[in-house]
Amino acid sequence: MHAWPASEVPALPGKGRDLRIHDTATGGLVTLDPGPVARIYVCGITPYDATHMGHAATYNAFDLVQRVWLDTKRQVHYVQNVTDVDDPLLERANRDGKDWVELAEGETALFREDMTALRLLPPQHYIGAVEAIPGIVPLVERLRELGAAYDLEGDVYFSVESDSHFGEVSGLDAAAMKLLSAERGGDPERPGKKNPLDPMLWMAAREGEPSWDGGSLGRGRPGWHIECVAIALDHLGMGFDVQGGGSDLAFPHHEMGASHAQALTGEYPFAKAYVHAGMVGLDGAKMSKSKGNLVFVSKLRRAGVDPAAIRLALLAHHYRADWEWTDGVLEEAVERLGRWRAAVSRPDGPPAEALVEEVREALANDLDAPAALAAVDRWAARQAAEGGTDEGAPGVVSRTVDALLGVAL
Ligand code: 5CA
Ligand code: ZN
Repeated sequence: MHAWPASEVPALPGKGRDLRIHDTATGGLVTLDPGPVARIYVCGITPYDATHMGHAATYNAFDLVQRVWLDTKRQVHYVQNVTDVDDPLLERANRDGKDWVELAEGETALFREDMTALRLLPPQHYIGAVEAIPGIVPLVERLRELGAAYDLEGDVYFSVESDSHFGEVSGLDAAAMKLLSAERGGDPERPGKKNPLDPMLWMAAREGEPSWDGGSLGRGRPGWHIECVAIALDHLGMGFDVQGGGSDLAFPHHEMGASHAQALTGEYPFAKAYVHAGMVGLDGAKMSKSKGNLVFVSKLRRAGVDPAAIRLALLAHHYRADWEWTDGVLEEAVERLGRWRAAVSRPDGPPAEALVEEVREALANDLDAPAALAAVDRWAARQAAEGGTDEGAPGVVSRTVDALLGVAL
């Protein structure tokens, strides 16, 4: 699949700091030490509805990771998937009497537009589950050969016991895992499984559902976790730097993915850090396509809201916090954008060298975007109150905000 166009990232004077970030697996901050090419996999959308603020907040967090790395003069190798065949997509297409392929293509196109408008950097490889199937089948066959997978009435399951590190990503106990598994696409109650937590790798063709040639697996379609594993291993290999997504993906998705990959390769770890963004809610509930309590990026854009203001609204919250979207959040961001634009529109201003370092330090410290915004606020307030004579300053501030926060002033 094609991704979306990249916005230019200006180079800043000097060099950024190495990123310290919260890793779900260790439960603390880790200082990442990527090579000259940092490798990141971020789970993509299941395209059955438009991009809401929760999605946008999560992708914004991983965009900041990349901007911090780029500022350390590294290259970034970024991979993202699109779950363009899965139960929720097929269910929505059925409910609305739509063709599932058209639904997925339409929503993916809208997602690209939203990402472009928000100036979120595109992945170098943007891969759909359907196009990944030829790579998924041999992995499931291999897991079977290794004894890490077994058949159940034509479906193929992964045996969680085949990975000695199973459980290390989420750190949850078996009871909590079972609850979450039932909530998040698993089938812990299905009779005949070796362990209730075992996830499906390959689902045999069902009446009225799309299916593909699975070689020795028979016709069917892939399970959810193996999709991301196949794409990540194909494009990044084992031991990549960051596996990212919202906190609802820590278990089962990232736990199972890590175990699939570790069982397949005998290597450890799948990713060096598992990074999870908080959940954005509306009216007291997690914003979710299945609940329908959504604020869409595209709807705000159509209503004439500046995408830079939407981005500032996301940045005003720490990525690990759970927070609520309200009209007030957006109003505050619109107002901040106005203040910042006025401040950089003047030919000179207070010195800005310290500001560059403050924004760098804030982001390198577990992506503390609210602290970065506060630093820019202080410069803008000084500019408004007393101005300054530093001729390069407004340009330096603009470029800093553009390069590190992705906001065009
Ligand atoms: N296709 C899978 C990942 S392989 C999937 O989870 N798709 S999704 O469309 O449901 O979610 C896409 C991303 O947005 C995931 O990282 C998910 O954790 C995140 N996300 C979903 N809802 C919210 C929310 N309310 N707040 C923050 N992030 C969210
Ligand atoms: Zn995924």
